[in-house]
Formats: sequence, structure tokens, C-alpha cells
Amino acid sequence: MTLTISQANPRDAQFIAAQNLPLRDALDSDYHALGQALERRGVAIDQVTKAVAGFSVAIPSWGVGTGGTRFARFPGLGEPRNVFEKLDDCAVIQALTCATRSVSLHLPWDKTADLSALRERAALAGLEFDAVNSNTFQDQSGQPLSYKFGSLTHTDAAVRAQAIAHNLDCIQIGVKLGSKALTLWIGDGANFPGQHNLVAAFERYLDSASQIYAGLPADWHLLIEHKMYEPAFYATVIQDWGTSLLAATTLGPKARCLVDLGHHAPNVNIELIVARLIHAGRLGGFHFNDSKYGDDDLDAGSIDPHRLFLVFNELVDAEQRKPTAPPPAYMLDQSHNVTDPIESLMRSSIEVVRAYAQALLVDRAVLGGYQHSNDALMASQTLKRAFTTDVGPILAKARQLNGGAIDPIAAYRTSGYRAQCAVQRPASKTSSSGIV
Ligand code: RM4
Ligand code: MN
Ligand code: MN
Repeated sequence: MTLTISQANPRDAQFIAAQNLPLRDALDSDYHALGQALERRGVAIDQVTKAVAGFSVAIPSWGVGTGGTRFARFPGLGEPRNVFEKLDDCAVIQALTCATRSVSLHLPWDKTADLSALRERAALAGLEFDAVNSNTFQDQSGQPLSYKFGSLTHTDAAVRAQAIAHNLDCIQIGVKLGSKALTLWIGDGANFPGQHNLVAAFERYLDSASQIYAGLPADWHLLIEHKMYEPAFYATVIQDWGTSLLAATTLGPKARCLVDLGHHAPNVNIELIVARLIHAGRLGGFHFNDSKYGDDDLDAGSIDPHRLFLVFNELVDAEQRKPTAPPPAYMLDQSHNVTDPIESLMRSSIEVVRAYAQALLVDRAVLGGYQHSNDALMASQTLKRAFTTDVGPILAKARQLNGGAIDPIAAYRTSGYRAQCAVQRPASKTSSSGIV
């Protein structure tokens, strides 16, 4: 890819308006045509656009750096070198897409001595802080005890105490930033049969997690994230939604389950898991990404957009049945190894919003009728009709109404932001960017 050398600020309202100008008329006519088609289906397009314009998915701070695999990482140009620069990149994504109003931090990757400056920088960019993520899946330099054989479930109480203290620290930092949740994902598990006592390891988890739970402020949630395998290859302690739900119900009402789309066995019906967690009143959050084989962390909607739609179909169904229930925390969780992370995050947020918009188009009264009369074909057709509707004009109109770009990726490329970063942010060997 060649980089455009230009000095435009992609966050500047005038720059965005100038990019939108040549696209405006075509959008208006596409939007009008879609509005007419939807009207024939009894749907008022402006209502859908309004809901879409209010939707937001958080950006993972670790997503703006280039990711890698366990084989290699190929750093990108102008990567953010600290949390402030990560926020700057998030601000660009938000300015152009207007669908990413918050950032999810990972600690200690995003550690800074000046939390009030960080909060101020975020406020200036119109960004808030979503859930904070703790990290006890790797050792940090200078850390007294190692997590090689686990953290919250380690056999040594001193290691568990160190991991608990880190999580309590994360809560304190999150409080100062205005976060309302701690996401707990641990890599703990066994590589070989016999390595762990499977029952005892889970009991140690519950004991440690309850000490973290006790440190939660009254208006906070603990989001428990499960993952089937990796880094442990035989028996991960919090491996599936059943264990996650068991932990949440044992810990108390502030504990909820977080579903990362990449953390399941192949062919698992994720929308069914979503439905069960909604039933239990314990669906606390989402990490969106896409995958073909495992925890691939590919761009949301890039492999299986239909699954994303089916997940949103459950979420919208729940939202409409119980409008007072707080929605789960929506976050992206991806690793961008071969693309410009800003571009991947922009298109991923757009794909998440697309699935939401498609789910809003499902005629739920009609669907309920077909379900009741056991008309399997027409029930599934009702979903398909919503999924196959091109909601692109609604998404673009919502962005435009919010002051964003009709075509965010084109505007971003025209701005030359990445080339500007390449000059301003010379590569540093100690960069904490990305997942390796
Ligand atoms: C894990 C999991 C967590 C994320 C880390 C970096 O696989 O998805 O949410 O914090 O990766
Ligand atoms: Mn995740
Ligand atoms: Mn993951």
C-alpha cells in the first residue's frame, strides 16, 4: 500500500465535510430508495437510523497497534508508542465512524503515571473509558512471582495474592478513569492430563475471584470472559460459558459473563449461548471479532457476517422484550496483523453496526406468528429478508448525521494520517503495541 502524503487532520469537521460533499447526493438518493422499500414493509427508515446513530462499540486499546502470531510480528508504520497515542488513534476512528465512543484499556500495557491527563485527553476527543482489562497471563519486568503455572488459580497462595492485588489495582485505576467494569480473562489451565486437579483449580479461582469481587464499587460489574483453549492446551480453568455462568452466579449479582466470539469450540451455536445468558440475566459483555479456525481475532464480520447477524438478532430481541435491562458492554477484540489497525477497526465497527441494523429490520410480530404456527420455512425467510437487506445507506446516513464520514476508510486514506504518524512516531523497540 502506498501512503498518501497529506497534512489533513482526519478528526477535523471541515475536512470530513469536504470528503462528504461529493458523496452526499448519491447517499441521499440511495437512502430515499431504501426508505421507500422499507416503508412497503411497514418500517420507518428514520427510526432505524436513529437507533443506529445511537449505537456504540468500544475500541480495544491493544487493537490500534499491529498484532502478530506466536511466530512473528511485523510492525506497522507509525504505531502508537503509549496509551496517549493509542487514544489519538481511537479518536480518529471515532471521528470518522461515530460508532466507537469508548476505549477499553488493558493493564499494565496501558499504564501511565498521569491518569488525570489521560482522562482529559479522552474527554477532549469525546471518548470515554469502557471496561478495564487485567493481565495476569504474562509476566511483567520486575514482577516478583511468575504466572508461568497460573495466576488466580496458582497452587501457590502468594502468586494468587499477587494476581488478586493486580486486579484490585485495575479497579482503582478504572475508577479514576470513569470505567464501570473489570474484565477478567485468565490464561490459567493445564497442558496435560493430570497436571491439575480440575476441581481444586476451579475452587481456587472462585476464592481468588471473590476477593476481587469484594473490591468492586457498588455500580461496577465483573465481566468473566471464558476461552476454550490457548495458552493452555488441555484444560483451561474458565473454558466455556457454563463455567463462566457458574462462576458468575457463585460470585454474586455484579458478576456477569462476557462472550468473545473467538473463544468457542468450532461449530458451537454462539447465538444460543447468548440466548441462555440473556435468560439467566447474566450477559454482561461482548468481544467482537471473527474467525475461521480458533481465536483468530480477525475483523468482525469478515468471515461469517451471518453469525454476527444472528447474535444481534438475539440481542435486539432481548432489547425489545425488556427495554429497561441494561445492554451488555460491546467491545471489539481483534489483532490486526496484515492491515492498518485503524482501517480494520473502522470497518469492524461498521460491520457490528450493520448486524445491529439488520437485526432491527426483523419483523418480530410476523416472525412470532410463523414460529407459533410452526412454519419453519417462512420463519427462516423472515430472518433472511432482514439479513439480505442492504442497510449501507442507513449506516452512512447515521454517520453523516453524527458528523462522521460517509466513507470513513476513503477519508482516512485521503487524510494521510498514517504517513503523518510514521514521521511523528519513529518505531521504538519497547513498543507495547499489539498482541504477540
Ligand atoms: C485473549 C482474550 C482477552 C484479551 C487478550 C489480549 O484471548 O480475548 O479478552 O484481553 O486475548
Ligand atoms: Mn477477548
Ligand atoms: Mn481472545
